[in-house]
Amino acid sequence: MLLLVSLAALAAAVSVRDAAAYKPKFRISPMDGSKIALPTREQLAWQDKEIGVLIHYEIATYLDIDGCNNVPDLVPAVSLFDPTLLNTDQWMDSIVALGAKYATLVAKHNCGFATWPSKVRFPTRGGGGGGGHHDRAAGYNYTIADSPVHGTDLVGRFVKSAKRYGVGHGFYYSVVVNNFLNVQNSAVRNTELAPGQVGITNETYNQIVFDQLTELWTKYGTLTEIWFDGGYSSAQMGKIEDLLQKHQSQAVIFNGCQENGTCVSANSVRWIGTEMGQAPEENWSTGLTNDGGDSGSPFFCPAECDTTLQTQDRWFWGVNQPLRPIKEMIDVYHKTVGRNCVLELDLAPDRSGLIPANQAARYKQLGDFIASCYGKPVAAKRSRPVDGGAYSVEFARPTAIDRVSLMEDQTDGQVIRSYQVHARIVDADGEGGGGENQPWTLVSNGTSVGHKKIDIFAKPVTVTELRVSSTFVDTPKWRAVTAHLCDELTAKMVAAAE
Ligand SMILES: *[C@@H]1O[C@H](CO)[C@@H](O)[C@H](O)[C@H]1NC(C)=O
Ligand SMILES: *[C@@H]1O[C@H](CO)[C@@H](O)[C@H](O)[C@H]1NC(C)=O
Ligand SMILES: *[C@@H]1O[C@H](CO)[C@@H](O)[C@H](O)[C@H]1NC(C)=O
Ligand SMILES: *[C@@H]1O[C@H](CO)[C@@H](O)[C@H](O)[C@H]1NC(C)=O
Ligand SMILES: CC(=O)N[C@H]1CO[C@H](CO)[C@@H](O)[C@@H]1O
Repeated sequence: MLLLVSLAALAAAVSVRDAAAYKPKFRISPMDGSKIALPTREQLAWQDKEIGVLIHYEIATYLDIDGCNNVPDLVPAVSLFDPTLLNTDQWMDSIVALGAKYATLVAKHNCGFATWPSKVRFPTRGGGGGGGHHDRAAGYNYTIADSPVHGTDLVGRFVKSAKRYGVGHGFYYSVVVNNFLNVQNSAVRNTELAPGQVGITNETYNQIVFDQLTELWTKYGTLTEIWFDGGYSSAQMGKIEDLLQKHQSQAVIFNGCQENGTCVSANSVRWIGTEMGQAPEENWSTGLTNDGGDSGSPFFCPAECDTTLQTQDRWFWGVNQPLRPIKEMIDVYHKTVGRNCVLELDLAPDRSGLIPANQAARYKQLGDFIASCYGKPVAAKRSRPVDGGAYSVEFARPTAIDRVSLMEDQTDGQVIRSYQVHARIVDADGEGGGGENQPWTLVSNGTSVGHKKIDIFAKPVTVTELRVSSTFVDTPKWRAVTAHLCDELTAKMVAAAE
């Protein structure tokens, strides 16, 4: 799926217009004078969603390879796209069962096939070898309207289903690669045209991109997320920024910033730097690099962790491609959502146009685990912030727990720099008092909290009270500190799956 191309590598020498009037918003710490990056409402709302899906379904679903990446001459025959059971409501059943709150659909991947009936027209020219340079007007004739299921607008159907199910929707449209138009790295290659390719100029290519983005951004409602796989060239950046501000300024933009601080939107989010579904243990909501970020950065730009349900980093549905076991997917949840990273899980409808039963079952299993383990915390007698940025959870009686979930209110920025969770531990019978004289034991600690941090203990402990202390650059506002006990649930689910 992803083009593991660094944004800097795409930067062409010329810039059509100076992009990025955008300046980061921050305030100054009253405690140490450091910069505290401020989020937008949209970024916080997006982090609250915690889980989304990235849907890979288009002509590449009908190939044996995982998309047209790195095969620049391949333009799969449009007749391949022939789903017989296409049902986007059925996709939503899995999305809802997983607990995902938004879905980003690949509207055009690297083959160039558009899953909506694009009406964009453009001048063509004979390719490298022959045909001369006579420009002719042509339609973008590599879309669903040219396929056996012409008359269907897949993008439109998806949007309708998402609305019906109360799921946010967005689009992935690669501006960097388009085999149909002989484009790699945002530039038209100077090569002989391969079968199925159409010859155009670089200027025409960028115009097609802007016209197709305009179609997607004006005809399908308000978008939750827009995905730029591999970013965009500096020649495309300024116009993309303008179009976004004009049509979809509220959308969260994946790869919206470059490392040097040039951003196409204030609502940018960053890539975590791996497709394994794993954020670093320490992962800040701030920073522009494709990793755990930087607590001192003036840019609030939280991370997204995209990963697959199929093994081997397979994004499009693969024949007999095994799925990752539930044990591994539970681990993915903890290493993404539990590390302040929004989890975006791949959804790969098969060649009939449906989510296969084994995948649907796995999404539901994972969703059931999350709801059972984290839906309702272990009951506490009293749970409240206390002086000095600390937080206290008291239990009515000795209570077994095996993990804590911490959430910071980031409205005025992410301010906690480290935390320690101490517990008054008693043995399982409640011996050892648990009263005022019971000593405190460190049960977990870390650095970044952000939207959410989940710490799982090596084994359950029986406690009467928890106390979370922290270091910070301004007095923290805790959103929640909850305790959970899920060791048996986890063991049961893993055993049932074996
Ligand atoms: C950042 O990089 C982009 C290209 O990658 C360039 O267009 C822009 O001018 C750079 N901005 C700064 C502030 O250096
Ligand atoms: C698509 O349009 C191009 C340019 O007009 C043309 O050469 C090509 O034959 C068309 N393809 C199909 C499948 O009709
Ligand atoms: C498009 O631009 C690139 C450089 O950015 C150049 O190498 C290529 O030859 C151009 N393509 C055409 C068809 O002119
Ligand atoms: C957590 O506590 C251990 C033991 O005191 C300490 O070695 C470690 O540095 C702490 N880690 C963090 C991130 O504070
Ligand atoms: C503990 C940990 O994984 N820390 C990482 C957080 O992210 C920064 C930036 O990538 C890394 O330098 C740290 O190693």
